[in-house]
Amino acid sequence: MLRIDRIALREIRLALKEPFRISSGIVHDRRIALLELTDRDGASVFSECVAFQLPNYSSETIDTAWHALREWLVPRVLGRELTDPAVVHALLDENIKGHNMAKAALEMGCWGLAAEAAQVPLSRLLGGTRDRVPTGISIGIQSEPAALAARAQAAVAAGYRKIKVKIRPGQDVDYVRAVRTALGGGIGVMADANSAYTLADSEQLGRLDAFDLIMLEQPLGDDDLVRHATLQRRMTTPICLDESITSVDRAEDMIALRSGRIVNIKPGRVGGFSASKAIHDVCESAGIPVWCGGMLESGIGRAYNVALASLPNFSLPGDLSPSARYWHRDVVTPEWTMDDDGMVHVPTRPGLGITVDREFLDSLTVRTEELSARPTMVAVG
Ligand code: OSB
Ligand code: MG
Repeated sequence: MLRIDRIALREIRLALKEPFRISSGIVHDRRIALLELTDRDGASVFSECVAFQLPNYSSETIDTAWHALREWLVPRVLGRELTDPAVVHALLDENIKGHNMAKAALEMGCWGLAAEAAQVPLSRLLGGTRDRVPTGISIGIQSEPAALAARAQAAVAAGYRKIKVKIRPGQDVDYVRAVRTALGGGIGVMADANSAYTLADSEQLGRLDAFDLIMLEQPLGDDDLVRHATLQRRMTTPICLDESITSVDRAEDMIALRSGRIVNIKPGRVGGFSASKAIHDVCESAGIPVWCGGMLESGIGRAYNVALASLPNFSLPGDLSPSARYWHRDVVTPEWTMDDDGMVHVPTRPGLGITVDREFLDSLTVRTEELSARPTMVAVG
């Protein structure tokens, strides 16, 4: 039985070592919302909300998440007897539409706190079976194909097991060709368009078939499952969906419509771990491999993603780069690292398996709010 008696929100600013550009925008510094959850016995954990500052990846932002957490989500959970963290997703979903990233921050925090309270590793609580997880890198859009190829080469030398490059109209085939030419055939390469194309671009996207990509991630719009199916019939490269898969229902739709052959699971995007596990299971039954995506998380969010990626059907390398790829200094100790084989090690310590550097966290904090149990909308039940 879990009962959370305190939840505090805080926003930190964490400077990226270098800006990260995707088709729809660029992130310089990360504004990150963190939750600190404390149970009735005084055990506590941090969890992370992956929403960005602007609604260019999905409709959520850090500020909409903060609002949803304070007004609707946290009041549902505070002080309530929870039999299991697995009940939290349904509790948060009832009559509250959307806001998956806000829901996920809270739901995953409940799993983290349950792991902490039971003194078991989060990975084990989720049903993880691996002790090491293969790591891929996601490289943002660069100014020139040669610059991208050089970065891809450095990433292979560092041990990464999968190279993902961001593309957008006007910066696609030439960039992918440069990477494939520089790396040769031995390494998995993929491209991620973050929904920047339409079906009118199928001919150009079809040119990517020449580069033996392991997948093309989210070429079309978030809601375009039908058009993704059309595009998949026109291409040999497997399509992987990211933005489109916001729930287990959407994963079932993808499978039924054949809109893609691989799923990127980001727990933040789907509302947390229960939905992630359900998508994992549905995909496993259908023979669809999954992998864990990233949202430029701090070391706190990384702990959750690595635990999830230890489940058996996460059979492709995840976007789980080590701390030093993003930050001059991470907010956790030890920082996340990758071994020479490009593997991140799943913590065996109880709970999240990391220690948050509170002093450093405080120095990065720009606002805090202690949330109360007073509901501002009709409670469920
Ligand atoms: O689509 O996976 C994405 C970063 C920002 C927005 C969207 C995406 C990404 C990444 C980063 O690919 C992956 C990482 O965290 O390393
Ligand atoms: Mg993506």
